Amino acid sequence: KHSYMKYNDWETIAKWMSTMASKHSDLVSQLKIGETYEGRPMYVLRVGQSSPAGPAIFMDCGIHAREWISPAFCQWFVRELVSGYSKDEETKKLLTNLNFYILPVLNVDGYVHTWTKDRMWRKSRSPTSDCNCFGADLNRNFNISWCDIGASDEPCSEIYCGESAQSEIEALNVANFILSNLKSIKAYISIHAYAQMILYPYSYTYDLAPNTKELDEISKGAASKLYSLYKTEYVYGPSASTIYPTSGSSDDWAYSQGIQYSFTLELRDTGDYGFLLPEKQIKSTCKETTAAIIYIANYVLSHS
Ligand code: 0X9
Ligand code: ZN
Repeated sequence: KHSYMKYNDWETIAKWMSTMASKHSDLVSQLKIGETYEGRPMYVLRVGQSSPAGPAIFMDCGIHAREWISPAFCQWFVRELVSGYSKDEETKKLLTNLNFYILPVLNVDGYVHTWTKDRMWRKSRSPTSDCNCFGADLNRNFNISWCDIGASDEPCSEIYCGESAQSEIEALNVANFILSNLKSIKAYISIHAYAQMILYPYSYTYDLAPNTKELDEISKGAASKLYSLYKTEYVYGPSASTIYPTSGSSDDWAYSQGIQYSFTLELRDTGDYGFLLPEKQIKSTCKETTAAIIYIANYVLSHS
């Protein structure tokens, strides 16, 4: 049974998505953006009242399979938007003028694998040139400085970049969806765990992005909103120097396509529980993260 306060398995999340779309058909629609390597559907929830041509924010969760708090947050955030629409002026204004495209689980095959075989699985589940090793790191498989810094061409590595850029169908489906909505997508947000950070481009180089000042201001505002709830401290800055350099990452790729507001959030914690964040922390983590994302969304709306 689905619960916002628990980690839900893929079946439960999939059922929840279609329930949300049918229960709130005025506000939510379910779009299939393709299938995973193992043939599971990849669904995006479109939340908002404005016409598909209006400004939009794309957010994905669960690019790394073991980061369970990430899909939990995407689910929480959808509920927050839907319930806020009828009881809160700020959310109503947001959803009247802006669409959210929310992908609650990007790496579906990997996520299923963490529930059934290996809780610490990270990558996709496609076969590689090494018959003993499976999957590529989907956050190294995008077509931006592919397989350069902070990535590995060894199929058994946890940061394996894949056979070629966008070789992984999951990364390709996301890239194609974003490209086909590029005119409307003003912001890209990728939700990971753990580190408590707000990161913005670049990750593939220590060079600073053209709008670094603005991205830093937005991150500062979002981090302070987040802190105001439970005093959870987030660090923010350019990804390469704030966490470590990576290439082929989704945020840099989105930025390279002209999406000026591109962020990666690393949610709780800083290592006490790591990827095994207790369910008891889902509620507070999701509430504080919601505050940060709503802040970013308001900024994006007033600047697009
Ligand atoms: O290594 C990663 O992909 C991210 N850390 S995680 O522990 N969630 O795997 C960091 C990504 C930093 N790079 C970009 N923001 N591009
Ligand atoms: Zn991650």
